[in-house]
Amino acid sequence: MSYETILVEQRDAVTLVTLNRPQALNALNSQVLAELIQAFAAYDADDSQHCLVLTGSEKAFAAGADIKEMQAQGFADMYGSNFFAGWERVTDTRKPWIAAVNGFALGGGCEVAMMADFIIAGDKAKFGQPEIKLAVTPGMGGSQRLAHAVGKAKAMEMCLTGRMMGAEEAERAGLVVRVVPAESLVEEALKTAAEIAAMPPLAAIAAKEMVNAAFELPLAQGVKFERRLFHGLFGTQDQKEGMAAFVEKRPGNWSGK
Ligand code: CO8
Repeated sequence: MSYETILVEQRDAVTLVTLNRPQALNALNSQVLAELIQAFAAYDADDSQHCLVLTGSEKAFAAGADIKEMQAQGFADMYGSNFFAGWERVTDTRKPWIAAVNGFALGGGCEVAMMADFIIAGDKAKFGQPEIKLAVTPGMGGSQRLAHAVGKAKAMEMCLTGRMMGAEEAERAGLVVRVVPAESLVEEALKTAAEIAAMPPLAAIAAKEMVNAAFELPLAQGVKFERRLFHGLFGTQDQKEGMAAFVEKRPGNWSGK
């Protein structure tokens, strides 16, 4: 498959997707979205791939939705075309994926990073929802996911002032899982992705589904959902293999069945 705005490569069982519009600081336009939808769907469908890393450049993960593409649009255009609703197809990805963020992750860029299962940040990363300065607001889930990640106070301040949050603060606030030197970000993210890719694949999908359920369901229902998935994994060959491998003191050999 050929792409113009992203680069896609496979490193063993890990897919690396790099946003590649350097002239626009990786601003997310409709073409980027269409290509990401394809790349994520191909990843989800490829039995040889078990984790994905999405990254940008050292200067910018993505500096937002493409302002030049949105500038002339009216309400009827946006509402009629359900502009950018396609991002839901990226968040529907069943297998795990990580955002590796260097530089600016602003507006839609911050929102896409927050769609990932978790974020690893380079030490110069800057997160922000500056849409208010353009007389709009987050529109791809930013107000909701930021509030879940960092709490109301910081989310509200960031959405109302457009202030950027640096990597260290983002780690303290729970927005990112860890901060690494900018120059080793992609390698570090690929290492973590390789660790995830080496896990039994069905258990990885189940773990992702149940953690995500914590953001959708009341506690008692979430615990029930978890238990059903846990019970279900006892129907897999990999559960037999995993427990036998433990008892026989050897590594597990996963079939994904
Ligand atoms: N869209 C389009 N082009 C962009 C964007 C963007 N978001 N960001 C940067 N660019 C372009 C610039 O226009 C410039 O292009 P040119 O050379 O042709 O003038 C090039 O990238 C380089 O940018 P700068 O010269 O501005 O670089 P600086 O290093 O001086 O500044 C900044 C970097 C601070 C990141 C600055 O570029 C900036 O403030 N960018 C905009 C950030 C922003 O406001 N992002 C939010 C956008 S709105 C949004 O994301 C809404 C999401 C919800 C949509 C939901 C729809 C349903």
